Amino acid sequence: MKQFPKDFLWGVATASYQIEGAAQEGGRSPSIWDDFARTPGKVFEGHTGDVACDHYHRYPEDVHLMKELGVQAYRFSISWSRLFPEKGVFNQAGLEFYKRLIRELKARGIQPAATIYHWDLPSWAQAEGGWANRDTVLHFVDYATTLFRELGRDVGVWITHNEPWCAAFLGYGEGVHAPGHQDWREALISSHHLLLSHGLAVQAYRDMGLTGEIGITLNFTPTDAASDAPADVIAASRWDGYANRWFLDPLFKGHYPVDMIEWFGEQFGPLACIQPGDLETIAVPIDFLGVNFYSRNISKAGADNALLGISFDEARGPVTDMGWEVHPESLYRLLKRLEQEYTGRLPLYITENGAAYPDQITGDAVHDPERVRYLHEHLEACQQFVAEGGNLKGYYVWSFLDNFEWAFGYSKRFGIVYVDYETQRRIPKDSALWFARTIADNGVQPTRATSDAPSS
Ligand code: PNW
Repeated sequence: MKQFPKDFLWGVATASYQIEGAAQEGGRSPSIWDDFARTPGKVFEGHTGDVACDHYHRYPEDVHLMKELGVQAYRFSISWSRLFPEKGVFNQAGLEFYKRLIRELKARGIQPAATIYHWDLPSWAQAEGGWANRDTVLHFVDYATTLFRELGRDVGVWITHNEPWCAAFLGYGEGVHAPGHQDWREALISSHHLLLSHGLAVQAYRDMGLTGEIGITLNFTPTDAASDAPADVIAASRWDGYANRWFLDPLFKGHYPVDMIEWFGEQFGPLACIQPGDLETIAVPIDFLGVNFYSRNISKAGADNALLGISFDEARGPVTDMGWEVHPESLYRLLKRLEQEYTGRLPLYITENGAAYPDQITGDAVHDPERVRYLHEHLEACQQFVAEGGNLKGYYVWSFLDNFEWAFGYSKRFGIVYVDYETQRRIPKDSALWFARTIADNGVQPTRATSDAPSS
């Protein structure tokens, strides 16, 4: 058994648009994901989050199930348009849902960790340009300040943003996420505004004298060069600059990476959105870094990716249902690199890690041996990092429930709990039972132990 420290925190994660449903209840107004999902051709088979896992109504049952699994912390996100359905208009009913959820969690001894923004920008804010408009930064800070004031005594862990890389580059550049724009200039401006809003929200939190922890969650896609050839190594460095350093450097070093400023500058001109003082704000000290890790990629010379002027190689090992290579060693190396180059002794949390696989249902059981194996191998990577003195304080599985997987709709299942979308029945998969054992043991179980796991 590979043990974790006594105070290691075991959690599960979700996000509002992916699980809540009740899209038109409690005074909620549309977000960019409602609009995007309704745009033909954007989401698999026209799926929407209208009902999703109906968590808005079933949260007591869901929290109960977390408790049964022994989960110690729950990372969820808050729907901005539930709280502010119109610009400047606060909706008490929206807040009440999160108060009920938090009360339920606390009653069962589960620690809430709230993400303020997990991509569901209110449509009213997008109508004014969304993250490409600097005004959105101020709206976000108002929204965050309201949350701190109303929930700050009950929620001890705050995550300003989930994966600003996805929000900016997939949403405004590639256009595969809401709002579906394909304008790289806009995407770069959005990335800056997302970071700026993070810094201002952290400052607002400090100014209020609250004593919880506040940080940000980034997604990391480490890359390896396809070969030692200099052109492949350069390609890998450019990917790294785009996917990882573009966010890490301003947060921890107070400046954007010089190579990327040059690269983007040649294509789009200087980034006039960066105003004096912005970078100091972005680099304001935080209490932890949230790390989302799924996979690596392999970069090589080429031009398949026009923005970066690079190409990618095929995976060199098994892939998940997303086509993402299973490569736990990259997680270990990522944690080491973060510690050495950016975070030092700052606490790290894995705020997402997990895998999509098509599940095998037999009667009342859902067997997902590949997911068990994936989680097992990644937890071993975490354990190795911790055993060598790394300051990793906890791990949240993505995801608690099968849910709306963005552009893939309900066709990809990431949950450790199966959701039957016809009946809304929840069935813990083998991976959930395995995770419960892991929490109870506070250590990694060998994969083969799943067969002796308790049967629900
Ligand atoms: C994350 N990529 O999204 C999100 O935080 C979750 O909401 C999501 O369900 C989960 O990972 C699984 O996809 C990502 O293209 C989406 O590299 C795309 C990428 C990374 C993360």
